[in-house]
Amino acid sequence: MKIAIMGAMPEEISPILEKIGSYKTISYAGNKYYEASYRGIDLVIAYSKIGKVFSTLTAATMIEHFGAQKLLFSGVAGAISPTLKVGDLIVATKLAQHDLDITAFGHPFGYVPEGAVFIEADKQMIEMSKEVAKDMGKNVQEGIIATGDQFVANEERKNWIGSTFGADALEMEGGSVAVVCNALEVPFFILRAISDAADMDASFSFDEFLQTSAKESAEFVMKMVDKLAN
Ligand code: 3QA
Repeated sequence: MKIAIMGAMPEEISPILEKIGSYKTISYAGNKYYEASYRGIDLVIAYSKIGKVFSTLTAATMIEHFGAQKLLFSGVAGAISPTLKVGDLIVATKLAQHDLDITAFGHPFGYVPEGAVFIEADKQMIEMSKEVAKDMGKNVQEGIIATGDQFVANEERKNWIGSTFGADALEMEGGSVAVVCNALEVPFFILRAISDAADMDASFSFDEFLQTSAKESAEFVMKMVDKLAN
């Protein structure tokens, strides 16, 4: 069994690499990929760089080049739902691209022909995350995540994304990773810890909480990997 663990930024995967301790570094397609054997399973770990395009490339590479059979994403997100505070964890039930817009042709936001507005994450791993949350004594919310190539730091834009997609959190990679995994039939799990509220203070909050929130998410994802290894 080979499992991919990806993030977008170095801070999102460094706690994972630290925990694993020893790994092999492979440079490929403009990124570094880290391979390790962990509790009897093979891992490939990478950060993609920010946004939908880079995350698409990395997810596809992890599957097609490195042979990953499951993919877990760990990172931070901006909160839309007022019930999500900095440090809280959200598991994506389904994901959409909030910046995909051919509405001029009468299509809904997030839709292109032969695509779908929402892509659902793997139900088995979502179930498993409930057990992990219980084991860890952590409160984890499930919700819809909206993805786009924008760092949202604007109440109006955030509320629009919330009402248009019913989204609870937003970020810049989950929706594209979902497209790749769905097309290649690889079960995927997207976890995010809140770093900011996507409002006018977002950049400051992000800078302050990136590391701690990324670590929260990484710790949870590693517990997921532990369960998958059993
Ligand atoms: C934003 C990161 C990108 O990978 C998406 C964080 C947290 N809050 C968000 C928000 N809007 C959109 N996405 C997010 N991640 C990187 S920009 C800062 C880069 O700093 C999730 C996310 N409000 C680099 C230093 O110059």
